[in-house]
Amino acid sequence: MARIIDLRSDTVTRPTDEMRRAMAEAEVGDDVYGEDPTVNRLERLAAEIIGKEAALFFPTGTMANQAAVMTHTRRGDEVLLEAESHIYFYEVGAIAVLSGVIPRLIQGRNGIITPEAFVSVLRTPNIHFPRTRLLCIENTHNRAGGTVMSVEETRALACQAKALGLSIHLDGARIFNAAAALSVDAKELAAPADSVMFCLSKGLSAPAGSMLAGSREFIAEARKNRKILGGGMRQAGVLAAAGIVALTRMRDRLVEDHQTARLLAQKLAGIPGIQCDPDAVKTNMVMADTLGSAQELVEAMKSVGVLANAVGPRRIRFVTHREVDASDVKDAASRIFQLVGRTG
Ligand code: TLP
Repeated sequence: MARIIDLRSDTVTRPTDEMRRAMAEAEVGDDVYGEDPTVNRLERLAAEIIGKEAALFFPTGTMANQAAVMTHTRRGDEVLLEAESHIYFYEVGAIAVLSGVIPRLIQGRNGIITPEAFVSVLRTPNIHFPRTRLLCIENTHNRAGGTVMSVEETRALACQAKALGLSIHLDGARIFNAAAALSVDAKELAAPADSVMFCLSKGLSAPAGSMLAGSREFIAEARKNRKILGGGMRQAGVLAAAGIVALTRMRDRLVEDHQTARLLAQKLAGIPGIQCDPDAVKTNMVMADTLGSAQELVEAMKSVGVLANAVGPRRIRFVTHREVDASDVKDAASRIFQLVGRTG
């Protein structure tokens, strides 16, 4: 069979040769004692790049998001989230299981909570209500199709939330994609938030790892919570070494993934029975709507070596990354074109 073109996620990217070398040579120690020099170096670097006082290395973005929620809240608190946010939609209900908080959903526009929508969920003091404590935002927004929240939009929403005494957590799994798309420093997008999570293991291609950043005090508390969650790793420097390469060498190339995504969208738009708007592509994700079952088309695509995920009954998500280039996405689209032609 022809080469498999894997567009399921940027998480499928494998470490680069430079990462593998750095991993093999990493100086390590026991990180639970704070003695892994490579983890310490990664944490300092991550804090500096994202513009926060401190940062903490986690095995996954999910654990880092959960530790953030746990650190910001206490049991019974209410957390405001965009209705399709990853923390709500894709983290197995963990905020309820682990932090005992109650989610309140706000319908966003392209994943972005507007000032009007935010105002519509506000509560007046009342004995019956939970304490609203935290607002979670997501940039880029996964289920909205890699959409981007601008610095101004982030500031405006954060300002509203701050006025009510809420903390703000930014799920910035792909914050460097957002920064690249907007041509801004990621620090500016992170500044309005009290805490920010970002992943090393997505477009940046590290094999594993995510960072949580915030004030020194917040990160000290999050370190305790990471231990509660079983995330205290030992010689984690072997992973952190790849993370350092990810942060120093891989951010600049993310724009290439955005170009490839747009090209893919243009090609998909020309396929009968598929609806896809190239102008909606802001970063490395492409959402395509199908006339029939998305899952069935995904299964059929697999048979011609094109992998993608159905993310709704009639919606397929394609994600571009370092291991697919322009010719791969053209090839993927033409295989889908032939497939659709055959199956009618
Ligand atoms: N997202 C994955 C799946 O979980 C859906 C993907 O393939 O896109 N926040 C956001 C916005 C994410 O997209 C993800 C991963 C995470 C958090 C969680 O990161 P990990 O997978 O490291 O736990």
